[in-house]
This record gives sequence, C-alpha cells and structure tokens, in this order.
Amino acid sequence: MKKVITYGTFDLLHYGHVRLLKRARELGDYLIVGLSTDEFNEFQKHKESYNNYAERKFILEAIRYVDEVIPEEDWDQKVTDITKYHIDTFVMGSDWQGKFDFLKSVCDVVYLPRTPGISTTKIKKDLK
Ligand code: C2G
Repeated sequence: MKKVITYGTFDLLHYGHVRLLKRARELGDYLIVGLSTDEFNEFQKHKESYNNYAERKFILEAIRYVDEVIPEEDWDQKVTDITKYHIDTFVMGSDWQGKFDFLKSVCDVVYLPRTPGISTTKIKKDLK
C-alpha cells in the first residue's frame, strides 16, 4: 500500500483544498492529513482559524480522499511522522515549493500546483 501525507490548516474547506487532497490521494492508496492544531496555528503559524481543530477534523474525515487525520503540532514532526506511518510520498501545494526538499532523504516529495483564485483569506475578505 502506497501511503501519502500532507499537512495544513484546511480552514473553511474550499475547492482548492479538496483539489489538493484529491490529487494527493491519487498519488497512492492511502492519504494521511497532518492537521494543524489550534495551538500550532496560533503560536507557530500566527493565524487563527474560523473552524476549530475538532470541526476541521470532522470536515476532513468526511472527504472521500482522506483516509486518516493526525494532529500537526510542530514544524519538526514531519520526519517522525513519515517514519512512524511508513509514508512513501509527501505532498504540498506549490506555494511551499522547495521548502520541504530536505524530506527527500526519507520519501518522495511532490509539490502540486496551487489552485488559483481561492483561499481562506479571500473567502473571509469577500464575505465582509
Ligand atoms: N492549497 C491549494 N490551493 C489553494 C489553497 C490551498 O492547493 N487555493 C493547498 C496548500 O498549498 C496546502 C493545502 O492546500 O498544501 C492546505 O492549505 P493551508 O490550510 O493554507 O495550509 P498551510 O497554512 O499552507 O499549512 O506544515 C505545513 C503547513 O501546515 C501548511
């Protein structure tokens, strides 16, 4: 079984997120999402999500492309996760291009083109 992992906040889930998850899942047979906790968002990513961790996890688990959701609590947990979950491929959107190349020593690293014209920030702004 080919296992894929990706990480993110996935707040106010939108089609850009779902397109990422779909394409990530298509790279293997099982997709794990490392979901940023509320604390990680607040203190490490310095961004606040509209949906809290439990709500974001509930929504992600309803997505057909997602097989498992684990907490992302630290920038440095990726190598441990990749080993612990026997991950073959690490995936991120292209806005992270190159930022995780150090993981190439432990798995394949794939950056997928980010979906233009949609973001959680844009949704919040457009709804004001
Ligand atoms: N994404 C995308 N297209 C968009 C918006 C987001 O492909 N229009 C992708 C991002 O590139 C990312 C994933 O969807 O791969 C989740 O996006 P965010 O929730 O914004 O994740 P981010 O805050 O970038 O956190 O350790 C990694 C971080 O947790 C990533």
